[in-house]
Amino acid sequence: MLIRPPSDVPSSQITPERLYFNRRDFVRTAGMAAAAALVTPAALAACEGGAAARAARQDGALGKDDEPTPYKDITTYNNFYEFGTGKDEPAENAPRYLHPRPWTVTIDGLVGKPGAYHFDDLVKPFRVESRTYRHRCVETWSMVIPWQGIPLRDVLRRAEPRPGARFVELTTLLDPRQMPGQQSSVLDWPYTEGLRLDEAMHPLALLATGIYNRPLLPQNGAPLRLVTPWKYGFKGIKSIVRIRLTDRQPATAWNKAAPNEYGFYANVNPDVDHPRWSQARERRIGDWLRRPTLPFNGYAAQVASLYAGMDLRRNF
Ligand SMILES: Nc1nc2c(c(=O)[nH]1)N[C@H]1C(S)=C(S)[C@@H](COP(=O)(O)O)O[C@H]1N2
Ligand SMILES: [Mo]
Repeated sequence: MLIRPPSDVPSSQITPERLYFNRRDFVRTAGMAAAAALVTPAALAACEGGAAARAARQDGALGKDDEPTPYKDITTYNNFYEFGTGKDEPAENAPRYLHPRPWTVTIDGLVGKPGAYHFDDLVKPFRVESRTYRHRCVETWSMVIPWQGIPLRDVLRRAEPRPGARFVELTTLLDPRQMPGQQSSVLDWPYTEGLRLDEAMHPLALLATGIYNRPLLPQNGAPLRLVTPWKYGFKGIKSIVRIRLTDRQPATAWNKAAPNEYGFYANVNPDVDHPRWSQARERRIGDWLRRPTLPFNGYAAQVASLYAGMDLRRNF
């Protein structure tokens, strides 16, 4: 079994999922999950969003009013240009076209143990963790998402980074039949992202495999996507097929598309406006009022030291 409820969350703390799902969603997702044989009935019946959010609040990672965003919103309001540029298009198209099984992830570059893994074999050796993170997107909307996944650093360590490795490049599937948006040149396909190796090794960085204890839906980046909660959503590269360690800063899809708007770091800086909009405030999905954007999306205590001494206005 791949996706399981975290063993450290007592069942007494598990929030009933009827708070979050309507029947049609449930039937559709349950059918998918059963077909993939990934989730037990117990996992489906349980949603630890509330418990994970409470734990995250105790860590100081989330605030009092950071309530988990309903599953429906997380899975119907998306950015995934491989399936169209509209926010509703990924939910419409990705389930129709993308086949997240079988799926192969290649780990190569400056590593002692390169390899190509079936998704299930890649994930199997690691404990699937549940973490609730504030999820930000470049257009300055945000959500609070109970993710499940494996720490990126565990995967990288197993591949044994070589001394010269300084960056990690991640690549999305390139297949215009499964990703019809790739038939247009709105971005330079395949979509790529990059992190400095120390960012990638930060314990907050997660390779996500699930949301609300269900396998990731195609529109959210099935079967495997990155979550770096202190950065803009666009660092959250979806449907990853390759993880490559390099000695040079890799190109990123958004930096190539609009270098003056999107730098390599993509750290949220409320004091520096995006050329086309202010980043000082953000709208939580479901809220009417905007709220102030927090430096490093609220994770400054954990990550600011990664950028000590850097000019964050130049390195945006
Ligand atoms: N492959 C790929 N990954 C992607 C994108 C994309 O277009 N293609 N969009 C990014 C952007 S801009 C955002 S805001 C997040 C959105 O993630 P979500 O739809 O799960 O909220 O995915 C990111 N990852
Ligand atoms: Mo975004």
